[in-house]
Amino acid sequence: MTKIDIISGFLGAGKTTFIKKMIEEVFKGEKIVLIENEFGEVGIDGGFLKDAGIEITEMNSGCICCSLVGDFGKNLHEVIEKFHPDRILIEPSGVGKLSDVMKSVIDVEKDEDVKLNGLITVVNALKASKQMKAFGEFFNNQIEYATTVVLSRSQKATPEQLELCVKQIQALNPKAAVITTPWDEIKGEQILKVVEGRDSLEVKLLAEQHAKEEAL
Ligand SMILES: Nc1nc2c(ncn2[C@@H]2O[C@H](COP(=O)(O)OP(=O)(O)OP(=O)(O)O)[C@@H](O)[C@H]2O)c(=O)[nH]1
Ligand SMILES: [Mg+2]
Repeated sequence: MTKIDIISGFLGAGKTTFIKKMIEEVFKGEKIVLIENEFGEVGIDGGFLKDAGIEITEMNSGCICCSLVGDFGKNLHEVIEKFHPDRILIEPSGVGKLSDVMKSVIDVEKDEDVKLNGLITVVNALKASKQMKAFGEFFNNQIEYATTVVLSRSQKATPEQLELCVKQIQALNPKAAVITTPWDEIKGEQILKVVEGRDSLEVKLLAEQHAKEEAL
């Protein structure tokens, strides 16, 4: 079975840095595919990418990194069939909704041997309040659908800043676990424990909630 973790977060929040930490510290022995997704945004060489569907950009220490453009669900199927990884890490675009990515994964769950494992959102502790106001449509959705929120740059935040940040996150999503420890002071294994402790029941509830909202 392939576990799928989604690591969302606004532009520059620290998603890639966080993923690298987790790969180095926790997922080393696993066969990992990292998917960076642009969700249908077609850039300059979009035509080329679109034809290919999947572009493999990097392969190191057992990790296959690829970008998907176009039909995300279809491409996700292809990645699973082709690589049969132990784990897929998805880094969605910073200006995408976490609920959209979640929905695609839930669709794939119906006919592939995969499990939606973690819904993680990385939030810049120094910028959260401003970004929440300015980019609420994406920013808030990313928090609302997360089971675990990981603050980045918390080592540079004042205690007041941190407290406010956690409060604002909890106002949007009272159930999410919020990790405020600076990344140099916490082991990847500890983070994974928190993520996997928010068990699949909660992921299922979020999925149902989303389905209801869709139906309205
Ligand atoms: N020291 C420190 N640096 C961080 C932290 N989070 C992010 N950074 C730095 O912030 C910059 C952006 O981080 P990325 O990991 O590329 O962010 P991202 O969310 O993947 O960015 P996009 O994919 O462009 O949206 C990098 O230079 C990181 O080194 C943190 O918690 N501590
Ligand atoms: Mg990134």
